[in-house]
Amino acid sequence: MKTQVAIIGSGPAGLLLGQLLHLSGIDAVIIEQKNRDYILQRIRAGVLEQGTVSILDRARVSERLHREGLVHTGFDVCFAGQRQRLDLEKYADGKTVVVYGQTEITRDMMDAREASGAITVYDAENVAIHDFESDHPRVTYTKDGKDFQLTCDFIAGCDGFHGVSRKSVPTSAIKTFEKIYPFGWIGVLSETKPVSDELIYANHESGFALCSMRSPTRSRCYVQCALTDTIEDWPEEKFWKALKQKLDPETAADLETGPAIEKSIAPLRSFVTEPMRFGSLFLAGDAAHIVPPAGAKGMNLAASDIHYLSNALIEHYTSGKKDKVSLDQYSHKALARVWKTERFSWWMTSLLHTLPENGELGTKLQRAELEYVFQSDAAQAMWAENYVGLPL
Ligand code: FAS
Ligand code: PHB
Repeated sequence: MKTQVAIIGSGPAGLLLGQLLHLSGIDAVIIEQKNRDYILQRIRAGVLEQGTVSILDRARVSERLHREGLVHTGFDVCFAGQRQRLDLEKYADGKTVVVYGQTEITRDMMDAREASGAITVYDAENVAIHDFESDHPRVTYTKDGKDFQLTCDFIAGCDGFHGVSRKSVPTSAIKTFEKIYPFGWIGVLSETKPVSDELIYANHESGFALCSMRSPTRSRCYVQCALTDTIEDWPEEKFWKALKQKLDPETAADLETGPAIEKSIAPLRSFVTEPMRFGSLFLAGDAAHIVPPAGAKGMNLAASDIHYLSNALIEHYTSGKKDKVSLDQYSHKALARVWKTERFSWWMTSLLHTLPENGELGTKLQRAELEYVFQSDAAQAMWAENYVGLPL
């Protein structure tokens, strides 16, 4: 089989790239190791930056998002028994965020891709990439026991942190940067009314918590947990009790609890790959970087990578000159935004989580910073402009 762009991975990055290329008449085949149902049962991100919404608009996959997404003009922070609101609209020049689950965006993009007739190979095994240092890269895979080869002009590695793309690059050609945080998040999805119309982040000496949502009747909440914990260590009763402990008394009293319809533990890490391009291979999304989820940036960063990569590929194929200038600039452009977003995600994680190694002094410094933030327009503007998303 032959295509112009071989995309590895059918998550948000791969699907968005496939859709943007399709709209420009560029052929792309997605090779995915799982199947549609497996991908759609994964519960992940929930908050979209305004820039991500504009990219989804450009990809013509945002109709349901505008109908069902929840526009948020701010969020609350609980600390020291109080609850303060950060007004995004005021401090980020009128910008807002939209709460609309990654699962739903993935569903919308899968539906659009099926309607377009573009090819996605699901349940692909033994996916391997070859000759990406040449102008004739290729992908091999097994499907239903038969071996296949896909020849292409370019390969987009959109296969996430554990994918094959980044791992196929010789260690001499790649540099990685990593911080693994000494805690994780236990997340619970429940058919319970969200305790607030907007998100509530909580800093408490017993740990971090977050009250988010997926709809006016479906909550998505998180509590900081030990890296060694398993979901068996967290029956719902223990989860809701730990969450209430971290909220101000009034909010805790209002919290509606209920059974989990999904429960999962996510480790937290900061991770960056440099560069993000190797000959005909381009890495995008979690394949190239991971952010701790406190800043709600993971999927948004995948979208901005695809914004840059799709523009460069479209320019290459439509410029007539087979121009490669933009392709040559992809890694530099994407990494400039990746590093700023990594910094913000690290900052929010460090500010809101309990870090045992920092002791009581660390807790006091966190509290002092939170009190300073809510007394400072400049500090709130910094938080707001990063949270709504830096310019693309
Ligand atoms: P993805 O990992 O979503 O997609 C990669 C795709 O490639 C997958 O479908 C995978 O099956 C496929 N693949 C992997 N290896 C392959 C191979 N060898 N061959 C073929 N296909 C292969 N972000 C937030 O903003 N907020 C959150 O709360 C949040 N929570 C998260 C919780 C968890 C457990 C995880 C893992 C991530 C979370 N994230 C969160 C980040 C997440 O949303 C990612 O940023 C987002 O999924 C990135 O999208 P992709 O880059 O497309 O990678
Ligand atoms: C979510 O709704 O899953 C979510 C929201 C904000 C975050 C992280 C996760 O910072």
